[in-house]
Amino acid sequence: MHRKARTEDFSDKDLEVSRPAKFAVGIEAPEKSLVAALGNIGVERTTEVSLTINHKRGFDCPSCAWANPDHSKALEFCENGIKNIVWDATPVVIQDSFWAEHSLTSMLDKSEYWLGQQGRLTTPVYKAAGSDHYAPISWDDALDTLADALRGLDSPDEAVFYTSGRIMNEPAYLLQLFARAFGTNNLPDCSNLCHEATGAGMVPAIGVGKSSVHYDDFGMCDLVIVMGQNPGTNHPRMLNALEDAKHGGAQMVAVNALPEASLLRYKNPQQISGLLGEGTTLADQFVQIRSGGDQFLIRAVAKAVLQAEAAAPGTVLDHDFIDRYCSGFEAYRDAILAIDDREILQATGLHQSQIDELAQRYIDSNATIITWALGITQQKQGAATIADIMNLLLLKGNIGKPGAGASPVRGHSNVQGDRTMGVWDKLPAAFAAALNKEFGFTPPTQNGLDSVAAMNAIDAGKVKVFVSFAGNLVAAMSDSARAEDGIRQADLTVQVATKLNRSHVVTGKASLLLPVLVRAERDVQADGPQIVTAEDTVCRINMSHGELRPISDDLRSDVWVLCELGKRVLGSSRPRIDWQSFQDNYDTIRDAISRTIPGFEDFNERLRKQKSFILPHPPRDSRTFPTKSGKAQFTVQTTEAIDVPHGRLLLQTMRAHDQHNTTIYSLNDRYRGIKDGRFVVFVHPDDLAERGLTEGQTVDVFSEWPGEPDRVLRGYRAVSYPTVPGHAAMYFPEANVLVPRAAVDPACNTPTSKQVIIRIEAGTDPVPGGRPVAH
Ligand SMILES: Nc1nc2c(c(=O)[nH]1)N[C@H]1C(S)=C(S)[C@@H](COP(=O)(O)OP(=O)(O)OC[C@H]3O[C@@H](n4cnc5c(=O)[nH]c(N)nc54)[C@H](O)[C@@H]3O)O[C@H]1N2
Ligand SMILES: Nc1nc2c(c(=O)[nH]1)N[C@H]1C(S)=C(S)[C@@H](COP(=O)(O)OP(=O)(O)OC[C@H]3O[C@@H](n4cnc5c(=O)[nH]c(N)nc54)[C@H](O)[C@@H]3O)O[C@H]1N2
Ligand SMILES: [Mo]
Repeated sequence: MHRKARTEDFSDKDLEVSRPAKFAVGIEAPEKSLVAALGNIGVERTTEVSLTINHKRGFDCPSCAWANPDHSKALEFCENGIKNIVWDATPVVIQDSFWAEHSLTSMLDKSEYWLGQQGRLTTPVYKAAGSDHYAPISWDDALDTLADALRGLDSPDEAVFYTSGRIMNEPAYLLQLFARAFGTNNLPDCSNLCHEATGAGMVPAIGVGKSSVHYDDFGMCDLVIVMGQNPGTNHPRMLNALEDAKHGGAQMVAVNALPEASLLRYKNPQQISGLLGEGTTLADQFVQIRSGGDQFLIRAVAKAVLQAEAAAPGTVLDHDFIDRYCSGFEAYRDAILAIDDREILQATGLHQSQIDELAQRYIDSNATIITWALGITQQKQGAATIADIMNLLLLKGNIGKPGAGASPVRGHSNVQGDRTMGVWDKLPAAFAAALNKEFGFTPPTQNGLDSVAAMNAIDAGKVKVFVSFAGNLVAAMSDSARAEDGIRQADLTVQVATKLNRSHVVTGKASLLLPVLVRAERDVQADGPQIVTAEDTVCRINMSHGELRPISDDLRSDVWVLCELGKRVLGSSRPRIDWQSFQDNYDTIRDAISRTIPGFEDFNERLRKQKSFILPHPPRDSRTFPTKSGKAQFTVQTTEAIDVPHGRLLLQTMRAHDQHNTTIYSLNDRYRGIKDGRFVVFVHPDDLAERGLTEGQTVDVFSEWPGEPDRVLRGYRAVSYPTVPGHAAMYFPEANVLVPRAAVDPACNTPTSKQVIIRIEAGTDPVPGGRPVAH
């Protein structure tokens, strides 16, 4: 049964602000999400999706990349997982009449919330150049239009193929195959905006850019340090692993710019004690750090470790590990011992006693896990910080031993898998050779464009065709207002998607919008029902298989779309790529993967037998380090303190509790005390007072970049919040207007979304229409 969408957009007029919460989850969370689920999709569909999510016979949860326990417990309840699935499985659909009723111009002032609320996309639609409306188009005509545009390009590099980590391994593999067989490495992905620094920091150190822990290591560690991450909102099931660590006797330290509730205390909804009792105290030490201070903190801890070793030689470092497996120790030690302590205190904003306390915990621990997410990666020194995290772990041999390791916690449910499948603007030589052997063509060797470079090339008019499999790049990109101006210059933009978003209404001259199945829906092709796979953050490949009846007969799968495109564009020029077999039976895609990507040998067989398996990880499995030197490598990093000019604040852009990236489920951010609003800027009370501003006052927020006019968001509400003094926080994606395009980590070109210099001034009150404006 299809339902009609609500038509009203939201404003912040009903905004309510209360004090931040002191714990996460508990009984409130299951109630909240189940009530929401039932309201939206009905009892039957809710039961069906809740029972099949992340189960051995079910589908992979699309919300985040957090892992399932190695030894499966009962269904792990996850509030935000359920919200994501309910959002996908909604019976609200966009009817064909919608497109005649809504011009693109009329949708420009709609919020992401409104766009998503219109329901599932059900038919392919096309907007011709010069038209202000999409209109239904047949799949054949849509694909012919795209194929003609690609064939008409002067160079394959005039096309860009973006993907978000929503798509699964099989379509990701075909996407990169298509792009390379077509002749370009222009394969930007959301990882460029997210965890790119993780690979850039980890690979030189240990040769692998992925987590070196198994799920069960959390139950075996002595110490876990959670850095720059808000697990209660973004990886709620990780709280179970942290609880396992605590129950196993481990200490936990949280390092964050904000006192996030979920780092402090957790009430596990799976357990009676969690539902009714006090729950588990998580952080034994909470370190509220200045933004960008983490590299200094890690180096300070390393210095304390090295000094303790000097005072009692042979008692602190893991000499056996360093001697046998590592290279570069002496140079690193000398550099760290020479650090200036004053610089550390200034950059971190911490007291020496806080640093000493953390250092002592690290010294006392025989098995330490360090986890991190965007508070670490979206910084100018992101890759360097991660390299220094690796240095610290190496000092005590915390790689490749039980209960220890580096655990970057990735975001999108299959962002790690997409990269494993080869979605990357760079093409490693070994993979190029494997593609050549399997498919008989020579892939391009030149690096392609990453996300920032692609948007810059679009601005410069160098990209004619922009194709996006999932995602919402104009909203997710830094300098989003400029991204919108840029994309309008493309001849054709093509979005393969499930629900309406900003990138569908801010388009190239012509635009195609192609609707696909969601993960919870059955995918039936010529050879019968198909399965797909995803890789979680600890390198486990999980099988996924939807059970729900598709909401429309006109939906196709991501794989189907790619195969149809492959046949049309490359059918004759690349005869050894058998798109038809790939389309009919996804086992044949996995067979090709098993022959071209190490670790996937006997892919289909293992999947059918075991349902999931863990990819090899040489440092984790055998302390083998596929680095240039063949050893784990200590590196000497440089530091750079952030210079915040007088009167300015350091802004981070982050997620509210009820959103998934650019998808907004509701206007609440429960743990931070925000109800019915998103246009808020969190500021320390002293900073408000210093500017003569009061809580709740309307403010304008300006961001500054040398040589460029100020960027501004007007009509935000000031919220007094226990940030570090001098800091501020706002919600992504709206605040992307303020992130300068040039503000990136030079090591990996990731926007510094957690590090934007702003000033706030009293604004116009009341805001016309209750919604702020960017100009
Ligand atoms: N429900 C839900 N789940 C999601 C997502 C979602 O939007 N909604 N998004 C998914 C994706 S793609 C990703 S990448 C992940 C993101 O997961 P997170 O990285 O948890 O996402 P953010 O909301 O950006 O939170 C960043 C955290 O870093 C802290 N922080 C900011 N600056 C600093 C700093 O300089 N130092 C330190 N130590 N901390 C800092 C912030 O206070 C905040 O707690 O979540 C994934 N899961
Ligand atoms: N300022 C600032 N900017 C940021 C961040 C930040 O913290 N601050 N975070 C960055 C991060 S970590 C990330 S990962 C990016 C996220 O950027 P993206 O990944 O580009 O954006 P999403 O909002 O996750 O994309 C969601 C869209 O994917 C489509 N979709 C969902 N499922 C499927 C599917 O199965 N198939 C297909 N074809 N489409 C599907 C839906 O239409 C939905 O609207 O944003 C980045 N931008
Ligand atoms: Mo992400």
